[in-house]
Amino acid sequence: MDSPSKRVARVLFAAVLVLAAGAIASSYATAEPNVARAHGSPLGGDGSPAPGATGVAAPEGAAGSGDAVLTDTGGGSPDGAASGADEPVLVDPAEHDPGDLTVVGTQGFYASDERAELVAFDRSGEVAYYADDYRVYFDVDPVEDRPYTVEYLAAEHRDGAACANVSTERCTYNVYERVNLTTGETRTVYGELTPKIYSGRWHDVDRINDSHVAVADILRDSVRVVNTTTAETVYEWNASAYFPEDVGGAAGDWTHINDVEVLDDGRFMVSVRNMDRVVFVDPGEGVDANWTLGEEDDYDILYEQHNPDYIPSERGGPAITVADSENSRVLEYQRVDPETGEATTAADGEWVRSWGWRDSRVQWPRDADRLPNGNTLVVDTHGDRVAEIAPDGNVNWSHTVGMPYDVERLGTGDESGGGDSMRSIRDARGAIAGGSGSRSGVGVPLFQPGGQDADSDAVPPTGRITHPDRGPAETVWVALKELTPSLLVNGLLYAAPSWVRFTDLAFGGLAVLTALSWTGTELYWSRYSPLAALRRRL
Ligand SMILES: [Ca+2]
Ligand SMILES: [Ca+2]
Ligand SMILES: [Ca+2]
Ligand SMILES: [Ca+2]
Repeated sequence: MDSPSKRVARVLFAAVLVLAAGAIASSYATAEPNVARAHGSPLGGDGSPAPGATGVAAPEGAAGSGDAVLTDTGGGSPDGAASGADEPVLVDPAEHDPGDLTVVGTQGFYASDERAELVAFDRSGEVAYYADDYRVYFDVDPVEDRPYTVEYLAAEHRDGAACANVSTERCTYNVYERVNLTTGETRTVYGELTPKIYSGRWHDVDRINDSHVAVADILRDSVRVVNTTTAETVYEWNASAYFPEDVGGAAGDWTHINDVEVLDDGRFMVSVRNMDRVVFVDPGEGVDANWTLGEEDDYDILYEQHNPDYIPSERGGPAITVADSENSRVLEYQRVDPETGEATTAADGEWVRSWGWRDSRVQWPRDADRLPNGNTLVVDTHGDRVAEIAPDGNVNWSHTVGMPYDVERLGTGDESGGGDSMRSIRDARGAIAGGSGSRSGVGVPLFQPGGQDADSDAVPPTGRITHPDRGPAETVWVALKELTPSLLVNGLLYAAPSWVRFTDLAFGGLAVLTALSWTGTELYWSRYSPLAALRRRL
C-alpha cells in the first residue's frame, strides 16, 4: 500500500536520524575528560589514577560536598580541610620553569557532577598542582615577584545557620586565597559571606597593594576597594550612579559586573557584562563616557564580554584585549585619533577593532591574555580548552579543560600585564599581504584565512578576525553559530553534561526537527488526519 515515494521519504528521515544519533554518540565516546581525570591522580607518579584522589571522577565529588568539607567560617587556613587523599602534587621548581606553567580556574559541571578545579599544568599537559576544595573557581592571578605563587577567587554555597549573618536561607562564601604552588601552603587573603547563591559569586579581584584589593562585586552591582586586613570598604562605585534602571539584566543580576582592573593612572576599568560595555571610572568623577567601549544594543562591538585587559601606551596601547563571549570570538580594540589613526589617550579618541580570532570550536570564550611573546592565551569555556593563539590565528598550543574561567601563564605578569598591543606587534613584524585594512575595522573582509602568507610571524591587517584553516566545514559551523541564538545555546551548554558541545546541540536539534517533520508527514498521509478527512470529503 506504500507508494515508492513514501518509502524513499521514510528512508531519508530514518537516515538523518541515524546520522544525527551517530554523530552525538561518537562525540560522547571520544569526549576528552577534564584535566585531572585525563592525567591521572596527582598522587600517582606513574600516571595511574588513585580512586578518589582527584575528586573529579569520584561519586562523592557531588556539587555541594565542598560545603561539608570546608566548615571554617573564614579566617582559618583551608589547608586543614583537605583530606590526605586530596593533597596536591607540589611543583618542583627544578622541573618546571614558571613560564612553562599554565594555571586555570574552572567552574565544574552540575549535570555530570564534575568538580571545579584549580590546576597548574606544563606544556605537555602534565599536572603540576591540583585543588578542588571549592564549588567554583573564577579569577586566578600570578603574584608579583613570587614566580610560583598565585592568588585565586573561589566560592562555595552554604545554607541554614551558616548564613545567619546575611539573613538568607542560602548564601555564598566568596574567598580570595593565596597558594604557593611549590609547597601547597595556602592562606586566606579575604573572605566574605554574601546573600544568595548563583548571583552572589564574585568573578574577579584585582590586587592594588599589600593590603588593598579591588573587588568586582557582582551582587552589589559595584566595584569596591577593600582593605583586606581590616575588612573595611574604603571606596565603592555603584553602577546605579551611571546606568539607568531600564538597561541591562533583570533585578537580581542587573549588571553582572564580572571584571575590574585598577590602571596605573588610578582609574578603574570595569566590565559591565549585561550592558555590553567596558567603562572607565575615575574615582570621585565617575564614568568617563568618552572612554567607554561598547554601545547599547550594538552587539557588533561587544556582546556580554568577559575579562577585558588594558594595554597601556608604553606597550603600544591604549588597547583592550577582551573575550567577546556571546559572539564566540576574541577581540582587541585600539584607541586612536579618528583623524590621524595614531594611538591616543585624548578624550576625542575612539576605539577601533585592531585584531580578532575565532575558529569553529570556540564557544563562549571568557578570557584573553596577551603574552610577552605576542601570542594570546584564551579560555574557550564551552569549547572546553585553553589555547595559545598566534597573531596570524594559528593555534600554537591548546589543552582540554572542562568549563574553564580564567587562565594565566606564570612568569608573564597578571593577565595581559606583559604583552604588547597587536598594533605594536604588527609594527615590529609587518603585516600579512592583503593591504593594511581600514582603520575602523569596517569595510574589510571579516575573516582573514590562516596560512595566506608563508611568513607566519606576520600579523593580519588591522580589524580582521583571523580564522585558521578556514575550510568548508569550518565555514558551515561558524555560519550556523551566527544563525543560532547564542544566549540560548550557551545556556543549554552551561546546564549540559561536560561532553556536550555546540555540534551535539546542532545534531540534537536536527534530530528533533527530523522527528517532528516525519511525524507530521505520517499524519498528513494518514487516513485519520484532518487533512485526509478533508481530502475524502472533497
Ligand atoms: Ca586573572
Ligand atoms: Ca584579577
Ligand atoms: Ca585577561
Ligand atoms: Ca587571565
